[in-house]
Amino acid sequence: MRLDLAAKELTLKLVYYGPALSGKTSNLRAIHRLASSEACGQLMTLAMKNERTLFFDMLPIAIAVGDGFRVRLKLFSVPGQLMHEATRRLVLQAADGIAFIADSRRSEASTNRESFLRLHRNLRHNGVDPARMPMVVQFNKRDLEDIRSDEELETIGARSHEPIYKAVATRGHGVMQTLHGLIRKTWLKLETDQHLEDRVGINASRSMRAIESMLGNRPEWQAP
Ligand SMILES: Nc1nc2c(ncn2[C@@H]2O[C@H](COP(=O)(O)OP(=O)(O)OP(=O)(O)O)[C@@H](O)[C@H]2O)c(=O)[nH]1
Ligand SMILES: [Mg+2]
Repeated sequence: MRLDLAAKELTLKLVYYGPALSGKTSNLRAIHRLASSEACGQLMTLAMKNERTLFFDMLPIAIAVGDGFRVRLKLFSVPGQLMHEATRRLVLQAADGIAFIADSRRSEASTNRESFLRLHRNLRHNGVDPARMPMVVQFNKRDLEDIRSDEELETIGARSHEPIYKAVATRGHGVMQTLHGLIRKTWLKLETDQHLEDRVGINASRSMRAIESMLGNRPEWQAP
């Protein structure tokens, strides 16, 4: 979080994390396509020829939230391939919130779990308590065969600390719901820790409404 009172700007860093090929870059592409062009900047990607993320992707979003304040969201995705662990730690630094993108296929269950454990380890390595990090989980690729059922996801959701979202990122389904959930959780923690409303006068509920209306929430983008 960076608060620049002179410029009346609050900057939040949100990181899309998860195993290789789970759809992190696809989420950012969909957000870039679906969010208001007034709010969204250029999507920066640094990938190999085969589209695998090499370092990170970054999508900047800027939203006026009233009283002259602007919220800047910087959405990052990490590279999922195993060899990029050091890069993931680097991208995770100073993250305010994390969306964990899992692959819904049964065959990917252990890969998801391993990546989730490594995320916790990487946060601790960076001196961050994972339990205090605002986090949401997205089960992506709901259009594929042999995926974990809705009932299974409900059971996982009931047991976990993180809210669960379902998505087909390539079609943009569920992507905005995931982002809204992540922003809401991140803001809640920020409000508790920083007392933005009392200290700086940024009204939480009005800001969330401004952000959500700028990012949009049309019925055709509904979760699968
Ligand atoms: N069928 C289906 N394919 C998807 C979905 N989301 C992503 N993909 C495909 O999965 C592949 C990987 O997607 P990416 O978004 O590049 O995955 P990533 O997580 O950024 O991968 P890394 O950068 O290597 O970590 C691409 O071929 C996407 O088109 C989905 O919801 N359904
Ligand atoms: Mg990628």
